[in-house]
Amino acid sequence: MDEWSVFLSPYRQAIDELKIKLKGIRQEYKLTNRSSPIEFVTARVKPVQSIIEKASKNNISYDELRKDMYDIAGVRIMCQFVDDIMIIRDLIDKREDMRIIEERDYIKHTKESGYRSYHIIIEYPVSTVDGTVNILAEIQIRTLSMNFWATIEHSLNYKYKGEYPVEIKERLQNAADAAYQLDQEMSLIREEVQEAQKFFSKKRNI
Ligand code: 0O2
Ligand code: 0O2
Repeated sequence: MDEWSVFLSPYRQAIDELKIKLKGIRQEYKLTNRSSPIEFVTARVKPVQSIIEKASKNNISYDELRKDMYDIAGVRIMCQFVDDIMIIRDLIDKREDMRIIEERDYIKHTKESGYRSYHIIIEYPVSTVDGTVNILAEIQIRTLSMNFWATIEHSLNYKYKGEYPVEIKERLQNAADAAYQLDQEMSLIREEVQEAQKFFSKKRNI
């Protein structure tokens, strides 16, 4: 194995474990016929090229990566309603197998781009044959609507490198407003929607 594969191995282990644990929370809610605040979970290890580019941009040396680059392991949790976000945050905070070390609330403080999400940096112990390695991981929590916007904006950003033509920039702003409106509207009928979902999942289980 090359040096990068060895370096990244605990991060891969961590995202696999975190995915299983977070999907487990969803299952627990479903089994007890309660609405799950987690809709689905995705995760990735940052590609080596992106690690190198970010390290060079932020002046982080190879030896400092483990302590200074917190998003080499990245987990994303999607939920249906804005109120689910803090429920998930608190579930993570209560756990004994991970420790929150930083939080960034881009929902209260929407980014200039229009980006909204709740970011948590955790410290997570990974057991290896050489002992425990404490790694940092970033968990992004967002609604389906926030995720839709961020996914589209991320692809466009890749193409335009942040230098959007005026029309695209305006449309993205409008789309961010629409995504915000959608979250607001859905919040107003949250209980109604959750009752309906519980009813259908009960019927399916029978
Ligand atoms: P299940 O059975 O759907 O729960 P990997 O590439 O292997 O590291 P992963 O997790 O396999 O990662 O793939 P990915 O692309 O990150 O997607 C993670 C999970 O999210 C997948 O479920 C997708 O089905 C689910 N997913 C992605 N987009 C959506 C969506 O818009 N709505 C819903 N409801 N689910 C979505 P799994 O992991 O296959 O398991
Ligand atoms: P990936 O893996 O491609 O998603 P920086 O990256 O230096 O600007 P910082 O301080 O590392 O920012 O962390 P921050 O801003 O808390 O979170 C960065 C991550 O949040 C990004 O990861 C995105 O996933 C997401 N994000 C932040 N702002 C935006 C935005 O305006 N639009 C979209 N679509 N996503 C955003 P990366 O680095 O893009 O990596």
